[in-house]
Amino acid sequence: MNDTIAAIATPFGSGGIGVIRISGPDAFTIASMLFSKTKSRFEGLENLESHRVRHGYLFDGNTMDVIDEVLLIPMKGPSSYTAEDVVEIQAHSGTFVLKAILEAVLSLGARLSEPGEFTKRAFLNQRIDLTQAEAVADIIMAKSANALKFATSQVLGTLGKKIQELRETLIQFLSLLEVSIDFPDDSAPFCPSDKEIQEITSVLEKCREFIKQHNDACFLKEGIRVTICGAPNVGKSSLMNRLIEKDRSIITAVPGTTRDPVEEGLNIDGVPFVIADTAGIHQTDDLVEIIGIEKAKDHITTSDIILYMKEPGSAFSEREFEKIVPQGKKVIFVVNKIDLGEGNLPRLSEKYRHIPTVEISALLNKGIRELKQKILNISIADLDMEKSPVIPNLRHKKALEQAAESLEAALTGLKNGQAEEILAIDIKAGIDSLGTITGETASLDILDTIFSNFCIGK
Ligand SMILES: Nc1nc2c(ncn2[C@@H]2O[C@H](COP(=O)(O)OP(=O)(O)O)[C@@H](O)[C@H]2O)c(=O)[nH]1
Ligand SMILES: [Mg+2]
Repeated sequence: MNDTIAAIATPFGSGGIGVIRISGPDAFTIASMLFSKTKSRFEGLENLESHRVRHGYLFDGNTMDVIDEVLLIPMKGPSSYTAEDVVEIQAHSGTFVLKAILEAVLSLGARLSEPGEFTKRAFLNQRIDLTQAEAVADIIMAKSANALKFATSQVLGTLGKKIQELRETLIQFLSLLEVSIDFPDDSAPFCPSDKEIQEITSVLEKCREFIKQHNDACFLKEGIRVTICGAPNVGKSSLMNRLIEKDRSIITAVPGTTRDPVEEGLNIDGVPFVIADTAGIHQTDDLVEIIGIEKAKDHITTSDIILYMKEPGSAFSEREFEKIVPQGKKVIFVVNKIDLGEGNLPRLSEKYRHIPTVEISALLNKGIRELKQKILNISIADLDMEKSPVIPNLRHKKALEQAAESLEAALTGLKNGQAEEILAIDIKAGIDSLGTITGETASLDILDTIFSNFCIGK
């Protein structure tokens, strides 16, 4: 961390502005050796005032030719992204010009940064915790408005702060335990008060709550799963292609065309979905179809929403419906091929009248927008965005599960009068698991995995 790193921080290719970022002890010196207010000849700067944008020209240090007209933004540490001295050079964005500037910077002793190294430095300099660093990657990767909202909230450190509070509680408890272990003669036998036990219990409950929040909301990142199912030839593949607006599934008049489930991403008003088209479910002897039908059933079980499809002329049967759609699943009844005439349309039975119904013609692209709106409505109906602003990611969830396991063991131990040394081990394990979330106790492997997923320049 004693060296100075540099990278192109904006995407590769032509654009309005491209940014070169330099961070480290020599950032200011390097910048002042290349930047001049005048373009006719190089005129070094005495000092670079921090947090003040300067207009000027970037010179090639060898030839002393102007490379580009630029804006220079010097930021003295610790008031910078990495908490080190940082200089950002805004130039025109072109592969060649940015590379030329980067090379000029590197030739003065800076090193090309590794992926995520700027953010890693911000973490190692304790400007942000690990959850905030990860959220930076989430912001860059966000594929929907809601995913972005959660990532932004996490960058502000909300999750990290809450985890840190839980950790503090455990650390206090551990220190009481350790006093009692270290000075067995001086103190009475360790006997936690009800209040202390209550505190550990509430840390455990909080961990469980976070795990639940992850489970409830992870589909916002990964996509809400929607499966189209129904008898062969009702138009499942035709609907799939209409929903994703692409010819993805093969459509034929031959029943049993779709065998392997076909999956595609779809974004409805900023909410990501993964739509699956499956093999038509019916009795068959065809081995490939049978496997396809099994896969369709798997998809239905793991799906968040089912589009149960029927066509005119085939009546709704409770028995068939119950065989295909698991109880309690969110489901939309889709009646296709309404272009064939209004008569003979299947209707839901009294028992299932509450299920939302949409009539469409996949062939004529009718009713598709209404169906999308219904899918959106039932998927976010019981999700309270305002109530859960922090969503742990999968890595956090695993750490929370480990912490919860240790705390359960500790609480059982407390009830059964377990030896203090063993209790201390469980509590310590809980503290360490929580610490991997914020980065306090994260191993180098974890750090490397997280930061290597970043792009260079971030
Ligand atoms: N008239 C009419 N035919 C349709 C409609 N949707 C699909 N089809 C036809 O029904 C047949 C089966 O369609 P397909 O999408 O392959 O059904 P799948 O077996 O359920 O996937 C094809 O010949 C489609 O052209 C529709 O809305 N109206
Ligand atoms: Mg099909």
